[in-house]
Amino acid sequence: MKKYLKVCGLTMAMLLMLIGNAMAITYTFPDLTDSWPGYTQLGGDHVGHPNIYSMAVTINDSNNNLESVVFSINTRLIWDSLFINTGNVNYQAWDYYVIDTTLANNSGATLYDVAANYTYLFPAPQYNYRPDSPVGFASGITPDLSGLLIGVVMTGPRPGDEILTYSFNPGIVMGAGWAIGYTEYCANDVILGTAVPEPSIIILLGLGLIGLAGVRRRIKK
Ligand SMILES: [Ca+2]
Ligand SMILES: [Ca+2]
Ligand SMILES: [Ca+2]
Repeated sequence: MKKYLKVCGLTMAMLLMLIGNAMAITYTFPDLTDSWPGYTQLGGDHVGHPNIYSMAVTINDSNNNLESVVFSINTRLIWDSLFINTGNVNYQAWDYYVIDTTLANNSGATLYDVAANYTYLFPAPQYNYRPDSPVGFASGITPDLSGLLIGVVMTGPRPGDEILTYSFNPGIVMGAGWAIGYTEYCANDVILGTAVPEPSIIILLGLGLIGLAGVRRRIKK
C-alpha cells in the first residue's frame, strides 16, 4: 500500500507538472507559405526583404485566449498586417485585424474587428511581386475599442534579424480551425499558420492511468 501511495504521489506530481506546462501552448510555424492559399503561387518565398522566417502563436490552454504572436523576421517594413481567424475552416473568415503604421514600439498599431462581408486591399501597382495578394482591408473593418491589443514591439537591429511581438489581453478566444496570417503592404512575404491537432493531454493522462493500474495490479499480486 505504501508503495502504491508513493507511485500515486509521483504520478500526481507529474500530472501537476503537465498541467503547469499546459497553461500556454506555443505553436511554431516555419515560413513555408509562398502566397496565400487560393492566390497566385509564385514558387518563391520573398525577394530581398522583409523575409519572414517563422511565426509562433501562443494560446492559453485553459481558456483558449490568444496571448501573443511572435515573428522572426529580417528587416521588417511597415505598414504591416496581422490577420486573425478565431476558428473557421475557411482561413479567410477573419475576425480581427491589426495594422501597424510605425516602426516605433507600442505606437501606430490599431486592432480592428472584421465584418463577415469585407473587401481586401491589394498591393499598389509598383509592388507587383504578388499583385493579387491581400495585404489589408478596403472595407468591412471597424476599430475594436475593447483594449484587446496590448501592443506591437520589435527588438533587434534594423536592417537585420528582428523579433516582432504582438501581445493581447484576454478576450480573443481561439477555437478549432483558427488561422493567423501576416504580411506587409508590398506582399514581399506572406506567412499563414493554422490550428494543428493538439498533442493530446487526454491521451497522456490516459496512458498515465493505464500505467498506474498496471503498477497497482503488480503490487496486489
Ligand atoms: Ca520568408
Ligand atoms: Ca508600431
Ligand atoms: Ca512566406
